[in-house]
Amino acid sequence: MKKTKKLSIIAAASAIALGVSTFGTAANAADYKITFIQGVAGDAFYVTMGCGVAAAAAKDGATITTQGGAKWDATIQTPVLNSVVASKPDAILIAPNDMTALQKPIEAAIAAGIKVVLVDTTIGDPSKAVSEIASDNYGGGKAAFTAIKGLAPKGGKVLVVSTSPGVSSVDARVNGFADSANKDKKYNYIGVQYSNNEPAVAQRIITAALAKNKDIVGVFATNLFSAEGVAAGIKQAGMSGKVKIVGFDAGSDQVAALKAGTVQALIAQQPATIGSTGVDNAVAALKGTTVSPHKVQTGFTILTMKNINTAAGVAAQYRDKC
Ligand code: T6T
Repeated sequence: MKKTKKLSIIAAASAIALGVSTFGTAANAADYKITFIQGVAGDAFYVTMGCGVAAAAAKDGATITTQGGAKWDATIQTPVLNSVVASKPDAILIAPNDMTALQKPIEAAIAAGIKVVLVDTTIGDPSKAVSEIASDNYGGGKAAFTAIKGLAPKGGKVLVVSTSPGVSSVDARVNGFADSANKDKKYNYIGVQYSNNEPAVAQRIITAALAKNKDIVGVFATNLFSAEGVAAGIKQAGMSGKVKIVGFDAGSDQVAALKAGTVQALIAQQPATIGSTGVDNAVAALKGTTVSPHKVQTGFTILTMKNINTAAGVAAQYRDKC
């Protein structure tokens, strides 16, 4: 499967709904075929991760094909993975949509001789994968509670809006937040509700929650789409700035909400680093190296109005294209 050929960087097609795009390299003699399976298409987090993937591929000597389902849904991602396995790439980078449902399909890919690197999310037993690269999601959830404490120091009711249970990244964020909130007697953690990664559902959740609990002081939205919907709901309720919002991720919509004063803090991950490390580790494994450490944790930047326009603040924001 390893071939020697020269390719310049090309984008053959955009990675929308099950779409495919290809990046290549002229820099390196080896040309490994790697497929990057996003958690979902059209998410600036994975677009930014793809920028890191493309940069590392150019350096390491790999051609990248990108795939992503139209929705965050294991029943959509599984057939995408199966068809990628049938195309026999040398390696796959994948953000599994569910810790349990993707276990066997990923094991089947590994059994077929494909090196698998888990990026962003993971599975119940990741031991056969080359490596796992993700943010410190539990720590990020704790940091979100610390941010809410700073914004609403008198305490009160706090709520979490997440995507779906069974997703390693957001589950860890919920747990980090809940563990911190439950230890602090000034705050009443009223639980987590799930938006299925749909901003419209997140908006309905926050609207109903505010109708029931007029005294909510803070909301932690665990990802880009939850934060988008929560911000829209709080704005519509005329509660911007009164109910504090801390969101994970830093897509353009979220940054706009921060600048408008609807959202008070964003926890920006380092998706490009996750992607570039993923390719580096895949290529190392293809060259016969045992990747160590198996688990790589990347950091984050907390964005507020204080740093959003600084060089570091701008660099931490996600991209809509590379
Ligand atoms: O927050 C990221 C990612 O880390 C998570 O696993 C799913 O949602 C995002 O892609 C943002 O939409």
